[in-house]
Amino acid sequence: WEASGYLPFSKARIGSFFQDRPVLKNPFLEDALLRGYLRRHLPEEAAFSDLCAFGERVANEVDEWGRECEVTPPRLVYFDPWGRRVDHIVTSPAWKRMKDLSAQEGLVAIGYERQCGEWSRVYQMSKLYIFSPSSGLYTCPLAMTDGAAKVIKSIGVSWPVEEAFSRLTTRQPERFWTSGQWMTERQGGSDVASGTETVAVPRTDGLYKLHGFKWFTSATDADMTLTLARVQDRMGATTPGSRGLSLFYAEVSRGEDGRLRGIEVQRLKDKLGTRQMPTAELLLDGLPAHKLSEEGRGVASIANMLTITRIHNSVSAVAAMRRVVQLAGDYATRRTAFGKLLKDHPLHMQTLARMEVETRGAFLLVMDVCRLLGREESGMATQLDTHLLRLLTPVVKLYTGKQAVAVVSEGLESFGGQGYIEDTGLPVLLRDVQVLSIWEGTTNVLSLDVLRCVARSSGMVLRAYFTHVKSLLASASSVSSLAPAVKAVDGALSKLEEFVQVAATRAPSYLELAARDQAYSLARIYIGALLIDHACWKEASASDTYAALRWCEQDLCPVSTTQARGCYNPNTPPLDAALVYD
Ligand code: UCC
Ligand code: FAD
Repeated sequence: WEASGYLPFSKARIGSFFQDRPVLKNPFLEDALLRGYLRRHLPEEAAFSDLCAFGERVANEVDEWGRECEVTPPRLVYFDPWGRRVDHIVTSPAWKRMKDLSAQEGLVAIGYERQCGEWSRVYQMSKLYIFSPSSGLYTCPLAMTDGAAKVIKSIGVSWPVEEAFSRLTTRQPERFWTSGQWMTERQGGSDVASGTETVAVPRTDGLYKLHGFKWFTSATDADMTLTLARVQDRMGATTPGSRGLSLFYAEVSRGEDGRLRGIEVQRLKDKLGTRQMPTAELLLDGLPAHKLSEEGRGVASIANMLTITRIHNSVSAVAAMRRVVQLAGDYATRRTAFGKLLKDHPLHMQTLARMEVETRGAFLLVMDVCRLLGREESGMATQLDTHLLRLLTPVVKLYTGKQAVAVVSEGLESFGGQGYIEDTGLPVLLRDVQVLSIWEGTTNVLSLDVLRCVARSSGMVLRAYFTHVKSLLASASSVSSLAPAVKAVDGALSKLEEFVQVAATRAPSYLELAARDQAYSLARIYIGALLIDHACWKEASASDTYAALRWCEQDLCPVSTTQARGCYNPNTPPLDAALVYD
């Protein structure tokens, strides 16, 4: 036995079989739809080689840093050893490497350099899409940084924010800044207008001092922030509601005593997920700040930031779906059950195929919104594009945020028990997607945002939607293999049109109750049209057609005027309440 090297009582106790882990390969090369979409639209060859090289780096280097961010979460050091208050948020070396990497790779800059013209946002977001699940949540500060740059650009890149703009959009790591977005206070994160108590006290030099309590501030190691506050008049009075809110820019800096200027970090939040990233409660105690908007135009001015961060949110949601599908697919080629590999069990493949269809649909929706954003920013947008961008931004955020939780949860199950084991690195995917439907506007709040933008445009955004979907369907009408899908989308679109007409004659409460179902209908129908459109591309694959057909088998229009679903009537809310509190 000794000579043969076989020691029966050591190895025998744990057995000799060890399951191979799923392997992360280059996420760009592994993603047929991403590559197909870019081949179809992106004019720049250089962008392709950049994405390919970055994908290699993500798989071989960055993914480990992301893991390091997760296992070395930030901590708050309140005092120095001599008892002085310092409020130091200590982050991991990997988190700092992510910051340098983000600058070098131009993860914000690409959107502003506009190397690919109207497709620059698609290029930038494709890169973030590859990066996101390996980024240790660094995509969160990048989203807010991009949002802040967008706000500054829309207001005008001049004093006092021109230096900030150049730092937010630089590729030089030593100059690169990230930004926070401090909107939420204790009384309300959705209802910012009533919830904001922070006051801005004017100083004689034209600046303001902010006093308030920001209840959620993410990536609080940022160099600057955009925030909302109410300007006090000479008597100390402020204007309530949205009309009292103004937008402020503040740098996060330390005085000679080492203390944060005008900020006390109360504590770091103990969170379900996003643990890689510090989220703090902040007391603003005289934070020096510049007013960026006109008085009372705070919400409207920060809306540009919301558009950008909501798109980033959607990119991260789809990226998480894609990652779990990729890993599950790889695992199915390595794991055997009942005598064959998982990939050879038709029911397992059906499960993964359904996840794939969800992911493909969500991907095309988010990329289409990026396309629209790019067109708007490069001055190419038609009025139809502008309307679509406004309507689809809340739609894509709310839809992908929810779908990501469903797909990633299903994805974990496809690893069996291992999907539940912390140090496989899989559970973090689920924890982190759960937040995507909460921050940056919850599902309901965004469904209501859809209603408001429809009302404010006198229905123009919906007309743009119907026109565009019809034009996508029209160009597919001669493709017989797609006929069932075209018919399904066409039917769902008519149903939605009918609903919109009927709803216009009802009380506002009817539309409010229908808001979520309507938003889902907008998403599913539009995605159906995009999948069909992509499948019509001359280089499309059989899988592209199959994905479109499968997508269109579901109920594409959950909103309905029929009594069977007539749960939007005035008698419904008391019944709902009675049921909930039964
Ligand atoms: O959660 C946060 C950060 C998390 C970390 C970052 C993650 C990024 C992704 C990372 C991926 C890994 S920051 C907090 C986010 N908070 C929210 O999203 C708030 C949710 N609540 C809403 O969205 C509400 O609908 C409010 C706050 C916008 C409602 O406020 P108001 O004052 O009642 O709003 P109004 O009256 O509807 O709109 C006021 C003005 C109007 O302009 P005018 O006066 O010109 O008509 C609106 O048209 O603001 C304009 N406006 C908009 N414009 C309001 N919403 C929008 C919009 N979405 N787009 C364009
Ligand atoms: P509420 O507004 O109290 O909502 C509670 C529930 O009521 C939700 O389900 C909502 O959909 C529902 N609801 C509310 N109004 C309506 C309505 N009119 N009709 C129907 N349903 C409604 N905020 C920042 O400003 N900056 C940050 O950096 C930041 N980081 C965050 C990090 C994390 C990890 C988390 C979890 C949150 C963060 N937030 C941040 C806060 C986040 O934006 C808010 O939590 C979110 O907008 C919801 O606000 P709320 O918590 O006040 O919930």
